[in-house]
Amino acid sequence: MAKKKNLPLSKMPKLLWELHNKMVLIRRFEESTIKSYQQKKIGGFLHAYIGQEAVGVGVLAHKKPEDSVVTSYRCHGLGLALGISPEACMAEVFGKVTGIVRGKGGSMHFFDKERNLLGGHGIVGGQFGIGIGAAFASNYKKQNAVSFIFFGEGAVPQGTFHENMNMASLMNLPVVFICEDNKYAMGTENVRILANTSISEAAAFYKIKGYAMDGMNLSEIHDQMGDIVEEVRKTKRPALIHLKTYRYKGHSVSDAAKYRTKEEEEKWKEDDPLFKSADLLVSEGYKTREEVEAEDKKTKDYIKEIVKLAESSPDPPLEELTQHVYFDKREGERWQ
Ligand SMILES: Cc1ncc(C[n+]2csc(CCOP(=O)(O)OP(=O)(O)O)c2C)c(N)n1
Ligand SMILES: [Mg+2]
Repeated sequence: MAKKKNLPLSKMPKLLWELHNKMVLIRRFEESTIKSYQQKKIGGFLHAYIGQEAVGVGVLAHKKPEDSVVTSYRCHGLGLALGISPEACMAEVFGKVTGIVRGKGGSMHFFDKERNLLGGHGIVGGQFGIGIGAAFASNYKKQNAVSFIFFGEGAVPQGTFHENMNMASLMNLPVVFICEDNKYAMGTENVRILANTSISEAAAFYKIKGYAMDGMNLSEIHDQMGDIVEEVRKTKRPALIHLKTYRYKGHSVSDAAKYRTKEEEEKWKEDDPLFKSADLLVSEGYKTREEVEAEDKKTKDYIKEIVKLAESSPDPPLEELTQHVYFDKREGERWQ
């Protein structure tokens, strides 16, 4: 029997609207966290996902509840794309007890057991072993789950990337390696750290499939990833995806991004994934420009509300400082 072809996103108005608005939610959430950080209401580091929204939203549209996700410190966007409560995400960034990990993770360490978000990780490349471990567990328990590992191009020259690709191939682990190549690793451009910037070519050596994609186009990512994720799930063969994207802001809030030109930033902004999906909604006749803008305004107002909520939420109590650091049998039921 011939395989049923998956519908393109441009022909699914409801889903296109939902995914577009998820990208808008991430954009407005991030803009507001930057503002609160500059007002010194947020401590620690803060790395915004602005510019990369299409990657997280387009890829994770194919995540099933049993699948797992792991990423770097640039993790707010993926948390929101997964549908974690924005209130709890904002509270976490503010370090409040109402946050997704009771204010102990902060901006860099989102984690959510319910959706199998296995962390934002501060160590570059720290997520690979955890991600392939989740895929191994799925095979072992016959769960048919896929493990999504998101990482920046700055992790590609590291040994751990190659070791884990090798192991995933050797052991037939259902892993989707998603390289979010935003052109820079802190202040260093990709051409200065990679002998080969065609990152998907690394797949061939490990005898897996490699794909290169435009990371600024939601519908393209959605449509191509649908078939890839299905194949990984079915064959248990890993795949490597290279998505070219751009972070519109500095590496973290404290980076003024002096190492690149304004012209380059403007060029990438013309390619804004949010404009593209808004245009698609309008050109297909699914929404009017006014409806798109009204929804955006609603999101901005909502974000203002959740910032207020986060600000007025309590800090974690002092007695929790040493709790939940290691697994605690007495707390087992709650934290397992
Ligand atoms: C093992 C390790 N080395 C160095 C650092 C310092 N560091 C933090 S972020 C970063 C750049 C990573 O860039 P990339 O992987 O492209 O991710 P992006 O920030 O662009 O999302 C570096 C070198 C670190 N956190 N961990
Ligand atoms: Mg990068």
